[in-house]
Amino acid sequence: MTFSKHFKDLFKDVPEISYKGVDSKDPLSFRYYNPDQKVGDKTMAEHMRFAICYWHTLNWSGNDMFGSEIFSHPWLSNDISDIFEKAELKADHIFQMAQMMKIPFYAWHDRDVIAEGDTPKESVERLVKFSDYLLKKQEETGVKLLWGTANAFSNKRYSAGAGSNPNPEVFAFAASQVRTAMEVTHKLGGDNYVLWGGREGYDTLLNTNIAQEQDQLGKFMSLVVEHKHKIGFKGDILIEPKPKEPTKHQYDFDVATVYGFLKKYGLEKEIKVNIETNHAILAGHTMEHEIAMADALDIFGSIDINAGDYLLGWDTDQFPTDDLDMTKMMYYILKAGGLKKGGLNFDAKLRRQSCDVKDYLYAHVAGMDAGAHGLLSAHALLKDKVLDNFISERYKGWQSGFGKDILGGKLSLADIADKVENENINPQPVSGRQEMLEGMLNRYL
Ligand code: XUL
Ligand code: CO
Repeated sequence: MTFSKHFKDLFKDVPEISYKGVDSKDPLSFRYYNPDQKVGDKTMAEHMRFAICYWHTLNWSGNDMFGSEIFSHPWLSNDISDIFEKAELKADHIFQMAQMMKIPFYAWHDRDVIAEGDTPKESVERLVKFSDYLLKKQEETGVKLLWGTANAFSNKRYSAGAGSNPNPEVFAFAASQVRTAMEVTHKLGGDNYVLWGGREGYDTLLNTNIAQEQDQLGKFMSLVVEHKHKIGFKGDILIEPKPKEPTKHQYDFDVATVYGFLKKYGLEKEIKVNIETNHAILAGHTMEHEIAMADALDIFGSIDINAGDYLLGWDTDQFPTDDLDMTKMMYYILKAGGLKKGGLNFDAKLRRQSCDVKDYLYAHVAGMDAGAHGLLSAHALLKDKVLDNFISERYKGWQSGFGKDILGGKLSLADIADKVENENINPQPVSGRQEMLEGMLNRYL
């Protein structure tokens, strides 16, 4: 399959993608996503803040470990030699797709937007110059930047990491990329700046000094935060946890690990997390666990929305189309107070056999609709306080009397023990009613 034609030609027969209601059988229509519909005090568009990403959508050629490219996008071919012409073509397509699917945000890595130059200076100049074109497209279409990031993992210089590299020159090279990517994000009015530790981790301890690498990463993040304040960027800085792949042990394993790291380097008030579904699964967690944990630790920022395969141990980055999973995700997002500067970024790629350009539309529409269905179900569940009431009842012993005194620090370990022994306290198990609650959740789908 070749996409050598522009999407605007390939999509010319696609009618407007719009909300058609729950009975619609048209896969290019929304059954639930109705951007202006109010859900509680916000519209659906305000709740969801969907974003389309450059990398999986336009940069990936469809290759995998065993197979070559499938998607022959014109900007991936050598037929166009002018770097800026390629970059413009790519930008035109991402904005076109965002508009067609009513996706209000987009996201990029520096190298997705425009190819790296021959020198660090040339790379910086290219991105800075091209950002004027992105700004023009943003103004023309109204599509906004959810976040920018730097790709500090693909080039071979980063094979032993970026900030955690044994060579300070690699750390410095990454600093050059991050400075520019963050400044361009700021110029484009981006709401967040993301750092995914692409190769910040290790494969064998035989050649690795963990303490040294952690200190380097702590320094890197502190410098990023300092620069953010220096340039007056008001967006959030987000770290994206992932437990493994490409390295065997990624340092940003999961939300709790990232929090420990932030705490150690005094950054817990400065940096939040961008949580990705497939990364949560690889860490042995559910997505809702990661969101609830980030909320509990007060570092919830944004979401990379996708789905993993529970039978495979790698990052499949599938489109999220499971309504129950989306309901659970949206429930904990609502519990965390909703997405503020964050959004739902489709960090998702087509399956290799979905090789028709229209599959991009089917995939995003299915994902957005599952998300919107999840929002409606989660909102109703929250409004009826089904889980909240059960949970408050379950923990009510801590709100008064003995429980309150323990938490309030009024009693020593010996005081507590004495009370148990003197008053013959002998607690009996109380049902956690898991199956009943699972059944209740299903009633809200
Ligand atoms: C990799 C991943 C990245 C980040 C941005 O697994 O999720 O695409 O989201 O670097
Ligand atoms: Co991601």
